[in-house]
Amino acid sequence: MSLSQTDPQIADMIARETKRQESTLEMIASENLTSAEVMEAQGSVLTNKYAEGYPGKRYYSGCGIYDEIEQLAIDRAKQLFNCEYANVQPHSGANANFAVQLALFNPGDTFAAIELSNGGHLTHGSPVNVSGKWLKPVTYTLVQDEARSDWGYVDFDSVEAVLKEHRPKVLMCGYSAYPRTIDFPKFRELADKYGALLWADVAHVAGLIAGGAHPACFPHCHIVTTTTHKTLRGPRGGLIMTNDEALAKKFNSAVFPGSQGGPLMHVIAAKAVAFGEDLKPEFKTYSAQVVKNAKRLAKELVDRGYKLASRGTDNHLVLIDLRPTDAELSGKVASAWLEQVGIIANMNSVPNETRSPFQTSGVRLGTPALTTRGLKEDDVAKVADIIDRTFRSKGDAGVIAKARADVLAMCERFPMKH
Ligand code: DSN
Repeated sequence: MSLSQTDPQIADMIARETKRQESTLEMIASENLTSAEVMEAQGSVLTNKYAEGYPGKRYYSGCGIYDEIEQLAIDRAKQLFNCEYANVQPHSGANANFAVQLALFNPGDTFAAIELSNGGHLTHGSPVNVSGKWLKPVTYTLVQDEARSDWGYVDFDSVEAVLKEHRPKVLMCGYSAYPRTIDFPKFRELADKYGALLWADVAHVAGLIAGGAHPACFPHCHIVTTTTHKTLRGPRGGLIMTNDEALAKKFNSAVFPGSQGGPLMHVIAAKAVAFGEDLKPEFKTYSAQVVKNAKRLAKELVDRGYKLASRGTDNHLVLIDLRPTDAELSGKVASAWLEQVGIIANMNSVPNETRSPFQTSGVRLGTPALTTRGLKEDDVAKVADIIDRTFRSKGDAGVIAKARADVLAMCERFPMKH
């Protein structure tokens, strides 16, 4: 029996969502389109089993094949990032980060990170997250002075100042809305100078690192966390890595039994499949194309008068500050217009934000999923033109309808493979 016979309601929702994905251009910088093989592993009988523990040390019988699967996922992750230890069990990036915090900190301990409004993440010390409720985040900033050529880049003077003043246990780098290369060696130099461990949450750029389109995080970082579903193009999940045996042991205990129960072995198998794909030469080509596409997107938008955070990009994303081109247009309205034309993006706070997080003055755009569909620079230039027309439309139905038709034509030219 198929799902459409046993549960037509859910089958219909899946069919409609499939159609939605096929007929829209996915430009949320943290999303991607995973392969049929990853989904095959994730949709397998591997979901049936409890496997608490780690390979060779399980609390349940019948885990022999699960040991092989998890070990292969670990080995591939280590090869991909060139590190010694990997924990592939975190259910998500937030779970990975929580486990690292559980392993490293006592309540009230201090760590340095960037604020959410400057491109950080909820799990990096936001007051609404456990990392901000139980720990004491101290924050560094981006370069604020627009007269400087490095406006919008990480301000290493502020990193040093915060390390010097607070002597935190840990210095965090890695961001959710930062369009520039992360200078891991520079962060490490400062971490060493002030006796902090360096922790990079590379969730956004992990695939670029794995594919050689962003400088490597190892050997510079003591700790690296990531999701597996963004630029890595795997199933939704998290990953923790280190070169330090003592830290690796602490992280294993913090994941299980510290904060999670049974691992999602079907997801771990899908992670192994994705890491296998990421180790292939084609993935290097893909990662390089993601960056080329983002750079072209940035150029086309700048040529049309848009202000971008840090004036451009080195990675997979651009962050538009809409205020100079249209003071009335919020990120919320702009992303709603984009959704009407079939371009899926998210509203995002920008540096020196003047609106609430529920309105924002920015829109974040990314190229990972477009690149998976096969778009190249000239195609992305056409997408930039559609975005521009949409933002200037003032919501005009005729302009939106024409842009929608152009997006549909592009979706037909670049079908999703699934
Ligand atoms: N929600 C992700 C993003 O969009 O960047 C981060 O976890």
